[in-house]
Amino acid sequence: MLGEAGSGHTGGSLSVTDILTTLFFSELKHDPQNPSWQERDRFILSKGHAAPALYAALARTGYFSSDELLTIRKLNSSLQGHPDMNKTPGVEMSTGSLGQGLSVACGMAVAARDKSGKPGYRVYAVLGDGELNEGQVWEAAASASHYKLDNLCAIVDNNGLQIDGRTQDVMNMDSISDKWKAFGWNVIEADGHDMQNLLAALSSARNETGRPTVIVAKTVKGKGITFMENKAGWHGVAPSQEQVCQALEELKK
Ligand SMILES: Cc1ncc(C[n+]2csc(CCOP(=O)(O)OP(=O)(O)O)c2C)c(N)n1
Repeated sequence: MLGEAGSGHTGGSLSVTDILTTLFFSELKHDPQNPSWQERDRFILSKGHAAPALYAALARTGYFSSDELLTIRKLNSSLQGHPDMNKTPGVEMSTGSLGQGLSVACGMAVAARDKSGKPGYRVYAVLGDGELNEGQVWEAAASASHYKLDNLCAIVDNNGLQIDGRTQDVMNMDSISDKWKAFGWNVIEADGHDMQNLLAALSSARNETGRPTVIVAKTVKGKGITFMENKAGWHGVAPSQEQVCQALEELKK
């Protein structure tokens, strides 16, 4: 996709792919044939630059044809460089400006409650660890526990890198888990590339009552492609045609 477009965010799309695959194929209550089904679970990709991974999940689950994936970032395509809720079926919220997704997720989680206070659907939001630098994330975190949003699950794609280097060097947020705990959240640590582990974490989040859950998922930026793994330089760079061939060969193994 990005090789064809000649631009876009490769590293953070690959780190979040296993998380999105687990969500879209096994966790979310959704109907790709009816994207606006009232009772569907809501999903927000707060780290919107990882749009290619979201588009792949949406296409593979049937929201639109996989042929469209190669139109990403082209003029008039429904697949913009960052998710656009007005253009792409299955995209619940336009994102790309970091820090805002969890606030919207909180609003959706409140709206999911019927008059008895019982939630009608669940809300999931995926954030980057670099994104946690944004203050608005923590306003939303405080609000979610205040309103006891147990139908809300945040997942942090904890790949340790962001645009300019290691998250610890750019703005150290350690310990990420302790910070969420301090904000009143149920915290689960998981391996973001182990689907069984992710499924267990998501199931435990579903059973939690009275507080929201965050899954701090350890991931590798550029996962699956040897020459991209753990390299901050691959944050916002598209592979050349030669690199695409090499990457596809590696993914087949
Ligand atoms: C408000 C805002 N500031 C800056 C940016 C530019 N930006 C895009 S991605 C990124 C780094 C994000 O790091 P992280 O959340 O760790 O993403 P990942 O490593 O998972 O791709 C930045 C600073 C942005 N999109 N929005």
